[in-house]
Amino acid sequence: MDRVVAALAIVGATLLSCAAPEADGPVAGAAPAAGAEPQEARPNILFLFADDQRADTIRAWGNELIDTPNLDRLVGEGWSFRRNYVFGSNSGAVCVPSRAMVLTGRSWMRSPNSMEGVPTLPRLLEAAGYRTFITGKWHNGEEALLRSFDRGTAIYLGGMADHTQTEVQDIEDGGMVRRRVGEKFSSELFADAVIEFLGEQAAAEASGESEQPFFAYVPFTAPHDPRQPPPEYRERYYERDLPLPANYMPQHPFDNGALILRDENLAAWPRTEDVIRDQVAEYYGLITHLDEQVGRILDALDENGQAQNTIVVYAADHGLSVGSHGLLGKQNLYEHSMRCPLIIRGPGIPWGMTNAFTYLYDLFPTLLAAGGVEAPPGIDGRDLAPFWSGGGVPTWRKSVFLPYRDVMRAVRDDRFKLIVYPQVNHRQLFDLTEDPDELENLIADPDHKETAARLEALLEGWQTAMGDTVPLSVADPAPLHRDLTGTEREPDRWQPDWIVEKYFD
Ligand SMILES: [Ca+2]
Repeated sequence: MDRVVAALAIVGATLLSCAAPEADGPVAGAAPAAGAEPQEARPNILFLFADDQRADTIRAWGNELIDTPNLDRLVGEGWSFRRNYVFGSNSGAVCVPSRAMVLTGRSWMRSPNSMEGVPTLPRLLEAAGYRTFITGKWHNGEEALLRSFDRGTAIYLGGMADHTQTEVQDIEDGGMVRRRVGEKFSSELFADAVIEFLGEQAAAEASGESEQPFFAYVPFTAPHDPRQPPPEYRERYYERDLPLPANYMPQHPFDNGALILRDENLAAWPRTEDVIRDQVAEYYGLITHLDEQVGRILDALDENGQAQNTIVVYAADHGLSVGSHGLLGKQNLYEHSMRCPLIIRGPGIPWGMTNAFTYLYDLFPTLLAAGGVEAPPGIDGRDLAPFWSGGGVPTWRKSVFLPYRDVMRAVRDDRFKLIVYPQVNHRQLFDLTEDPDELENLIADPDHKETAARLEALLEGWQTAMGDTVPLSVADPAPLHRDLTGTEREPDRWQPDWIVEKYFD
């Protein structure tokens, strides 16, 4: 740990000199939330965690094509982290390390995806007196689930499922019981389960039976594919004739080392404009449907009198491509795939937002601190409370490092982003201020030679700090270009018939 901390301090010092000042600290802050009072009791924590939701799919964050009234409400009442990222992935199933990182506060380079031997957020809160609960998706194995929680209903053990027939189980006496197929759409099923828990908790408090605060972890399976929202939710967006993503491409322009995998199979190559428009509509429909379930949960908090003393976190495990850059999945380091929503509302947290660089795993020490629990040593996350507490933000990250397996490495600062693809010896340099959609590669531009060298050094500094030994180039690179036109595809078993007929036949 000492070596890592020392090396990070070096990276931090290096970065201080090369980031624009506006990158750091709060950019807005205003009146405290209505009714906020000095807290005596420790707050409850309700953690709503979406699956595969891009940061640019929240209306209140600037996307006027999508309806998210309940997320907009959280944005309007809480603190937004506008440059929040997942710390890359060691697997094509980006969900798995993302969840392990948020529950342990450690990057995947320093903690196994099984979380074995590492203290988890729910257990630490439980040891400090919290009553913990889970409903929703658990993608890190049954053993790790039972190591983390004693209580939960409607839990889906796996990565994805048909949203209309998700197989769920409950935790009872340290084991999994009542395996069944959920009778409602996944998001409704999980919302029902947490609303029931909130009601029980409120009743126990009202009767004096329990004074324990709660930690409720609610990882939804939406908007992960199958992109099958109830029909009226997709019809709404088909009718709007959505524009193509600004960085729509029929195919990715080169082989990034992750072109062929399940997520990318969901449409034929080349991706046609009509297919991408429809898949974006279906994706937005899933998000709007999820948003309504979030609204039901927020209403339950209000009705139970719990809202004033509950921290609500809304986040997603990572983003998604859905047609951007010729890609569909999250197995790439573009902004659309690595950035994800993070909004925190609760007692003592005013409305506001920041452009500072955060990682999802910062939630680990943040939520522990909110519960009065000291974070264990050896973590990578940092407490986010200084952003909203008004006491000034300590020296903060001036860049983010994004590693994906051994095939991609990226670093971004306030303005520029370098992505390295070692296996094909290829690099991309983007000016995110001028080109937020990452379209114009400046790596060969003589005017940006110094910037490219600076970012390369920054990337190497992060590698040293994190103990990452993946080389940034190889002696015998694979061919750069790869045309996937006509590549055969097979649907996975979770896709419903209409999706198979529409996108596979
Ligand atoms: Ca995911």
